[in-house]
Amino acid sequence: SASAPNRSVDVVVVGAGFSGLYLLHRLRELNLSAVVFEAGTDVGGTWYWNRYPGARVDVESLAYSYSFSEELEQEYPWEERYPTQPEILRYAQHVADRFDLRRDIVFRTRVAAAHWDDEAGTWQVRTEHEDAVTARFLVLATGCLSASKLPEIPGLDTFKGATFHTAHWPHEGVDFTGQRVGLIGTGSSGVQSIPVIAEQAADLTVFQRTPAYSLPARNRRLRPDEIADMRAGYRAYRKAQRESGFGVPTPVPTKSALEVSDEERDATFERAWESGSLVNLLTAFTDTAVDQAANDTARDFIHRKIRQIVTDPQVAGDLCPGYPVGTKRPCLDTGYYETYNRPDVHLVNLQREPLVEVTERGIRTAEREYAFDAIVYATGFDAMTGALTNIDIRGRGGVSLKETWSAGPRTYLGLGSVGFPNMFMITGPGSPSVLSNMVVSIEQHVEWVTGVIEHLEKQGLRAIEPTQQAQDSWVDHVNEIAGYTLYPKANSWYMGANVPGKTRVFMPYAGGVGAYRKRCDEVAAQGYEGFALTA
Ligand code: NA7
Repeated sequence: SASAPNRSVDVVVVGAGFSGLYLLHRLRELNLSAVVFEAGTDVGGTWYWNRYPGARVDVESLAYSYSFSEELEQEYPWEERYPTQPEILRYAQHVADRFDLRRDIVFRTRVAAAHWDDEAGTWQVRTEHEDAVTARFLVLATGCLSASKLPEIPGLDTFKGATFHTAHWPHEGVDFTGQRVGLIGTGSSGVQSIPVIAEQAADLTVFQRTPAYSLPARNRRLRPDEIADMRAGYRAYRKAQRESGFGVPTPVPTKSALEVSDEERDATFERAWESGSLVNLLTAFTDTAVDQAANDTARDFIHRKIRQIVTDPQVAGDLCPGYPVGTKRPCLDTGYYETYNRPDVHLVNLQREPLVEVTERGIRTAEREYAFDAIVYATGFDAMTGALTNIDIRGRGGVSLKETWSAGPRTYLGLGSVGFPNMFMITGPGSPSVLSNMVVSIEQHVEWVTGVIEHLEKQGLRAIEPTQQAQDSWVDHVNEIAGYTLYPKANSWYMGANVPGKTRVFMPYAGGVGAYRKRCDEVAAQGYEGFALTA
């Protein structure tokens, strides 16, 4: 990989995940020079870090893939419907090699600071190794779920056994054979890893603060005929993805959950449950996302499923979430609820029995101490903003991004922010990002951002930045759309509610990727309406 001399490039990209890889490829097509800084030792981003047992994507591989290269699309040999982390990482590595991307990526290097120099019209970027690079443009491809978090309880350092965070899993894997394992967190990472760890460990205790809604993934190997069908129809499929709500085409629902008979409603939910697809559940009816009574019918359906699967009624009750379905990210699992029928798996409901501290021997709740050989933290991320505000980003007049966003992130289209010229975010707060098939959103952002850079270059323009008015009305619009939905009713990471002290504001744009893309395209077509361009 490249070294990082003190030098000047057109664009600094932060992160070599799916966003950074495609950015680099596009920038090269525009004959722009770029350097990508990546904290990991390899490409892949999310799929580089999250190596916990059972890690899989919850969007189907044939849809969760780049569309920019037809050859890649036609040739890439996806194996599973919902690929495992190693399969997705291999894909990212394949893309890096295929497009010869590694030579402009500096690995093992975190960006520490990026300061805008108003006079020079450039970004001064400094890495943790004190390397400095000057660039006209800064693109933050840092990912929405990359700043991991630990539980906010005392004693984390006192535990004498081994500890792991799902987002920093050892590359060589972990052998829990014969061990007593404690695991905190029941989001997607917990839900996916719990059944696998339970198979191996002597005994597993799960500490749950909030239960997840989870659907069986019904993962399987892809059949040659479905791969061939997808490849034959890819262009139409990609178009449908881009115009859809979640970046996954589904039939548009026509009926309210409240207007159909109980039998029809159950049959519809049953089909979604059998399909192993989250969007099928979330788009089964017109009003699940916006009407509490409609949502209650989905909640009741899943509660019944949980009670059918889990034999101990108290455990089943503890696993049944109370918040509206879909207002926290639902999970896809393989044998999750069934795992609680094992005699060697125990569920601790932290609502009844709060966490107190980690001790030398294990974990103490308000009730008792539990002794473990290993503790797994599946406690998630400072989502959407953490990876951005962890960098000392300073815009015009030395203003800090972190301080500017202390009352919640403010962006125009999730792409730029007032006071930070020539800085772009890929899947930033205020864009559909985490409410979508990320690869679809990533491609759209990368194409839009490289389009604007190309425009500035061609027009000989120096800087671009959102106007205050455009940003304010976009933030209002994002909030207004969120207000139509049930999303604000849950203490989710969409709301920043999982991080103590973080301002509660619904961060992603809930209007759907199709509507969002249309808006971004209009903005570009109108000479970047809502942005101030300076010569
Ligand atoms: P998530 O979804 O944020 O899940 C983290 C889990 O850890 C969740 O159950 C949290 O409970 C729990 N947690 C976090 N902090 C604590 C403390 N202090 N005490 C107890 N429990 C805690 O992260 P994941 O890694 O599972 O998944 C992230 C996304 O990746 C997922 O949504 C998919 O899109 C893929 P809480 O719900 O906050 O009460």
